[in-house]
Amino acid sequence: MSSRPRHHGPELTRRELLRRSAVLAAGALAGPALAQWVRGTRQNLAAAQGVEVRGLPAEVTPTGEFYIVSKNPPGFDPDLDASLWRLEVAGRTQPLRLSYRELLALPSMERSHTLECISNEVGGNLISNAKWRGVPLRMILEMAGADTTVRKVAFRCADGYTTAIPMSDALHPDTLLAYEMNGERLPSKHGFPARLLVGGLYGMKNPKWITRIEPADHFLGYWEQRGWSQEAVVKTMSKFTTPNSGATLPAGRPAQLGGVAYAGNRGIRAVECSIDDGRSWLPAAIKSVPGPDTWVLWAMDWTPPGPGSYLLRVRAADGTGQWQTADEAPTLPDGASGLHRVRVYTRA
Ligand SMILES: Nc1nc2c(c(=O)[nH]1)N[C@H]1C(S)=C(S)[C@@H](COP(=O)(O)O)O[C@H]1N2
Ligand SMILES: [Mo]
Repeated sequence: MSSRPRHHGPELTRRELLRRSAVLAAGALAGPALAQWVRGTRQNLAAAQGVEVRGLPAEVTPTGEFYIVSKNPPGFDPDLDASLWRLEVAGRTQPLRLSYRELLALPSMERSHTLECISNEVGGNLISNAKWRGVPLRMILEMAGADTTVRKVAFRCADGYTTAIPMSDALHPDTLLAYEMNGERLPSKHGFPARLLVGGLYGMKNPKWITRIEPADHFLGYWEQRGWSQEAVVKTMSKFTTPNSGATLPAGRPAQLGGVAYAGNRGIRAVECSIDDGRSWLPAAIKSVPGPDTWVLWAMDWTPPGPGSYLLRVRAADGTGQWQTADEAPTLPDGASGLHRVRVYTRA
């Protein structure tokens, strides 16, 4: 084993993830209804007109295909009993203790929210999107009379996992203590009874199986102690889900390029592809999304001009207009960067 801090669980978990993504790739990848595509241009006319784009993932990832990452060895994730579980929230005078029933009785909201693991490689599959229902964390902190003048809010979980987020993120109205995923009870693997969803921060800042919440000025969580980023702000990413690397396309006939792009809570403003090693860029169509915390699907029509081999690149601009960097960085400590590339071949 290397001395480098490892972010994921052991190999078995990775193999399971690979299996899952293989299932995803082999399954029917017909795109969803494309009524809301924006930015029609000559390059993406078919997509903009609502022509089905094959090879795009479902905008809302089916729960069984949502990526799973935990620090725990296989078989050691918590499997909690809701009737015994209590959520403790540190207050100024005494802690608030909420049962599962009490949590479910509070006013709730449903939001679409993408999660990406900080150890997701460029082009990797550790990113998924779901609809979550839960209680704004802010409401729970207020109910507890928590001290919101300190810098952070820390979370302790049933598996010993810990992490902390800035107080400003904790008080953001979209930050949820979620107990439902895609309209169903939060699955055990995704943090039952309750997990956090915070906009703009990598998966490691979205603790599962939460048992205690406490304001803190200084706090170093489980991965933060092991060399990973303390801020863990999502870097702008984009990737192809079609074509696959190594695919052969017929020359002179329109092909469809497509995939996803995500920039945490900054949202995505534009996506472009290059077929000439980054010398020029063509705009892709992007599908409008319910909110900035959601990935976008993008698509583009491209007719390979002649037989040969092409290295396709994709890049995205976030909601501030900033293009993602082509500079390559490894996942440790701040998350990977660089542009996703796929090599395709054309035949006459
Ligand atoms: N309690 C607990 N929460 C956790 C983790 C963990 O190991 N234990 N892993 C984190 C990491 S690194 C990621 S990427 C996300 C993954 O969430 P998911 O499995 O629901 O996709 O959970 C986060 N929350
Ligand atoms: Mo992660």
